[in-house]
Amino acid sequence: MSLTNPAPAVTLTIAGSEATGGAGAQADLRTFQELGVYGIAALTCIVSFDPKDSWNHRFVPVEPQVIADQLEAIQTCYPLETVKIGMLGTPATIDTVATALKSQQWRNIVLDPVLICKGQEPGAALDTDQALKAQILQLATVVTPNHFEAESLSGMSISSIEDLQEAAKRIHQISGAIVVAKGGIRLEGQNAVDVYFDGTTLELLSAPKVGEVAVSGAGCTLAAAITAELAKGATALEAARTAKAFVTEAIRNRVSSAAPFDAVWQGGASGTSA
Ligand code: PXL
Repeated sequence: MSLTNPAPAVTLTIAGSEATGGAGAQADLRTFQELGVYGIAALTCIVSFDPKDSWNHRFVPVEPQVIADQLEAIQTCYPLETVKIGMLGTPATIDTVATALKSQQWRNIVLDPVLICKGQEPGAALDTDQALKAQILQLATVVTPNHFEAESLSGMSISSIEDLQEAAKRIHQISGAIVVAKGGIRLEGQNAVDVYFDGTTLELLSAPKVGEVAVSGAGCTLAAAITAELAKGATALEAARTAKAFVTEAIRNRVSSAAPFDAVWQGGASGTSA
């Protein structure tokens, strides 16, 4: 067989399944495919919305041994350089993932610090947040908190773009990671503004808001797009700019859902109709 194209960059997501496919591993894999990297996934949990109970999240963690098995298979098959981390969900999962991350060198570890999921018991969620901050945050090379997560990680409240910039600086200081802090639709104004900060360069990533209602999968897709671009060799700033444009098109071309949130469509940027 003759090879006609260069081999794609193998890119891993360690994430949960969200059964309707709007968020989580499914959104990550669609993003990877659109951006031309070879996507693989290790599943950490299965989330199924409950239409009979206000669409609350039913959350089932994957056994730690099964997560370890997936990562063993993946890490043995491929020389990986780039990984995205999405929802982990329990302290035991965080232990397992931290061990696998530390077992090799990485060029890029992109952390989407998914802190809480509706349907989880609040006490458990607090433990999970603490474990994520203690065991995963310091391994990340890029971290992509949303408004709520940025408040939690920085310890400050965020109600303006100036606040978001300050929070991004604080999160960089505690993590050493490049920060893409997402204001999205949460801050007032006509534009959805996110802040990129790498310790030196601070840039606002801005695009006109597409409505005022959140769309499922936007955060996963932004972080996955950053991950894919880094895997292909882009700088972090280029990756963040490309990802912002990609997710904006994915939001514009959303797929309508009976759940409270529509879902982003990653084919939006390439003009593939939904
Ligand atoms: O959007 C955060 C998120 C990430 N991963 C999974 C989810 C969700 C939100 O529903 O279910 C698996």
